[in-house]
Amino acid sequence: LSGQGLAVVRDVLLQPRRATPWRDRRVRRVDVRDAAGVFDDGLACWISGPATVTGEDVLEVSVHGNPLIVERALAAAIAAGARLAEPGEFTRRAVRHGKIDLIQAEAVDQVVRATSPDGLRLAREGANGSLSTAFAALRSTLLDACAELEARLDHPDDALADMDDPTLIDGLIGCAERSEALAAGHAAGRRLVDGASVAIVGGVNAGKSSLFNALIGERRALVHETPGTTRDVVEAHVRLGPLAVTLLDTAGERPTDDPVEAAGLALAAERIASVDLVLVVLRAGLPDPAAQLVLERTADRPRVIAWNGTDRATAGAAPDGCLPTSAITGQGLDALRAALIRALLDVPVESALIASLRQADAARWIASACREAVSALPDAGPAVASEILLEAIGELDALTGADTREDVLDALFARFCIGK
Ligand SMILES: Nc1nc2c(ncn2[C@@H]2O[C@H](COP(=O)(O)OP(=O)(O)OP(=O)(O)O)[C@@H](O)[C@H]2O)c(=O)[nH]1
Ligand SMILES: [Mg+2]
Repeated sequence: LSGQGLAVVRDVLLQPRRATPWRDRRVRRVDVRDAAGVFDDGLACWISGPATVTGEDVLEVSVHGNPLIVERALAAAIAAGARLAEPGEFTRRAVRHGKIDLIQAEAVDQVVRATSPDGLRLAREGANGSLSTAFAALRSTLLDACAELEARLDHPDDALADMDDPTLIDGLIGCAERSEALAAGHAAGRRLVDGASVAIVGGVNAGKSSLFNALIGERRALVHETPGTTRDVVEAHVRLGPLAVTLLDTAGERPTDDPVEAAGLALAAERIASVDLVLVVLRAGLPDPAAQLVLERTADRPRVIAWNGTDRATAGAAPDGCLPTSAITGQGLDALRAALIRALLDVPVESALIASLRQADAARWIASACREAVSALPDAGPAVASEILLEAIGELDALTGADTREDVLDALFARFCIGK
């Protein structure tokens, strides 16, 4: 529990076992009670604000884990004057009281969600403030450049300038490059935190379900020589290198009059549209009439192409850009896994520092503002360049929460779970 008036709630809800006053940051035995009397015993710790996670008085109570007890404890706390927290409200209060900035708050949510050890590392670093420090360094470069430009405007004939043009421009280009590097790691960062999705597509009988089973190491999807075996989208979770991946097996492509098969293909198309990566399976050594259509349809998507069935005598060499595989013998599967990982992680995991689209957008924005200011400088002059940089600083302040609109905060914290 956190907030003003918490001591009143505490004294209604809890009866300490020993009749001594509450001491700050000390765990003590308590009975937990409501109007009907004591219903549990537990441990409680009182932490006086403002040196707390929310910046307010905080009370932590541990009761026994039976959901009936937990529900009754919540009801008792509410009856004593508390209310349920909104999603992310503890973190939001921490932001409001200046305990953490908005970048760290987003990282708290990522710590809860992270699906991989590297995603967790990235999130923890963000929560500890390393990303905030990186953005603060960008802000200070922009501010210095702005100050220099303003000085030139105020004293155009003065030789007092702190920075010459090359120094100013180098600073801004460096700022642009650092922002671009941050933004470039976003897709990888998001996938490390949230996981990635890969859909297996191709003509009927290409061996999609066989490859699906081989990749997850389990016979989950039905495999049969009858074309059109898979109808529904079959989903499984698999770890590929540092990534937690959701793998989707889909219905094979072919012209069909069967309404159920058509519905399966429509469902597949819908799911394929939103995955991070497409694994196209071509049928090696046997006719594959849908291959051309599937290749054309996925031409503008990030994709890996498998030439599956290399164990067949008729298979021949894999066409350029295709990975030879056999779902039956396992040939090429390690190379296929490696290719999927490479396609999903376009930067080394260590350079993925950002998992939030909001942060990536801001970094891109700052980079283009820096470059715009540099090119504005010779012709449009310091006034225009300074204006551009001031806007970028505003963008950074919205990013850290120093100057963020309430509706942006609402949207951001709505995603959090309750209790965070
Ligand atoms: N020789 C050989 N046969 C394979 C290979 N992969 C799959 N097959 C066979 O090809 C047939 C079709 O395999 P599936 O995995 O069901 O193919 P699919 O692409 O899922 O087919 P649909 O679900 O009908 O679209 C089965 O008889 C498999 O045993 C392979 O690498 N080598
Ligand atoms: Mg299948």
